[in-house]
Amino acid sequence: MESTEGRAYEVLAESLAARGVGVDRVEQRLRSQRVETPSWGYGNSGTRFKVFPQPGVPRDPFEKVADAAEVHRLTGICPSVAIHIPWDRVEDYGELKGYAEDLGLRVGAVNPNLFQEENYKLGSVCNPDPAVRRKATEHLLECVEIAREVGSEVLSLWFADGTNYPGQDSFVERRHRMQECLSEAYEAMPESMRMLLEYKPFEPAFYHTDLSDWGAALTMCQRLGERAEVLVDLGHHLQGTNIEHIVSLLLDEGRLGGFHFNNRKYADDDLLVGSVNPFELFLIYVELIEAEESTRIDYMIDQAHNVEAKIEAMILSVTNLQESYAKALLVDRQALDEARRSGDVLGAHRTLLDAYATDVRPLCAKVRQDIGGAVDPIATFEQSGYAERVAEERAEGVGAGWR
Ligand code: PSV
Ligand code: MN
Repeated sequence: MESTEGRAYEVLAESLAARGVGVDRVEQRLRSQRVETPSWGYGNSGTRFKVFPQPGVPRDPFEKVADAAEVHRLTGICPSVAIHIPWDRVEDYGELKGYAEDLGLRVGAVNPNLFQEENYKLGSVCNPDPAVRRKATEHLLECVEIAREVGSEVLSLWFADGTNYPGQDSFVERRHRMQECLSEAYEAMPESMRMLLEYKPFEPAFYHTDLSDWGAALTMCQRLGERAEVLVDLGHHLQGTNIEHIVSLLLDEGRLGGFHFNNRKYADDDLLVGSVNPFELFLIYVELIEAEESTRIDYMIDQAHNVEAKIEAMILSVTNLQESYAKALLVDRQALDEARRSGDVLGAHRTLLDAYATDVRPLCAKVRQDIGGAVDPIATFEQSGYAERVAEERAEGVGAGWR
């Protein structure tokens, strides 16, 4: 590290040691942090009003993988990329896997897309028409097979299924239809594969969604089997919902399987992680810190970049995640425990604030450097010439569309 950054790290490490923090242990946990980035985060996206295309946007899944590899090269903690089918459909998945591996990556969660075809107007796995449910199930089975071919152990499911008006369909019948389709996909998964169910309270359906909240997702997982777990997307809650509490409940039930990190101000805004409510992110990690040692949780980013530079935005989300995680690791658990037991309400709260107020940036920069990433990943990316090079090679990419 440059001497200024090196000095900042020394000062921080000393003050943490004086607070009784095991700095080595914190650094070790930070080195093993993992975050998956989504292929679709590198493509053009927008709102229903306009998609603003960016120069150099990837034209195919291979180029998305290349961009994801760049994020991993600079941060050191993003060795996998999630794919969305059919957006990332290729002729030869072995080739995609090999290409990713050559760049030091692997393919992570496989996300079936059951929301962009005419047949799905009234739903996919909950559709009243058995032929549409069959089609949806076949797509799930196809994705189990793709996951096998790319060496992924995660089938990550989100359904746009729901109704728009009271009376439109039977809640219970829809639930049973979903269970039947998902059971078939679940049975087709190899032992090593897990199924993640992502809930969302509204949009695109505006009266009810079939997996509207953590309870709906959890009970469906319980019906399916042990390898079905809940995925929490931070943008998929009604305003004011206490997400860290949901996290603790799912952990206690042993059914928290994954995250889609992003941030929002109003609805499912898909903004950069930690951009609007970094304190919430910290509190979520506070719940996760102990549990994650004994559970497998897949941490993924699910965000869209409508006006900001995509690779830089992804890097910023990753460094925000590193910093939140680092702060959560600094919580003095013993002091917290004692304050809780003795009814010291403000003492407990201030223990969290002490950790949250620590400037952990020098620590994260040091860890990134230790694992081969960059001290300042965004500056390094900007100096690398990658953006200019791909802008020239790829021109305007594929144009509008979530592909
Ligand atoms: C739905 O809003 C969602 O969060 C799901 O994870 C999708 O797969 C993803 O966005 C991409 O549209
Ligand atoms: Mn999501």
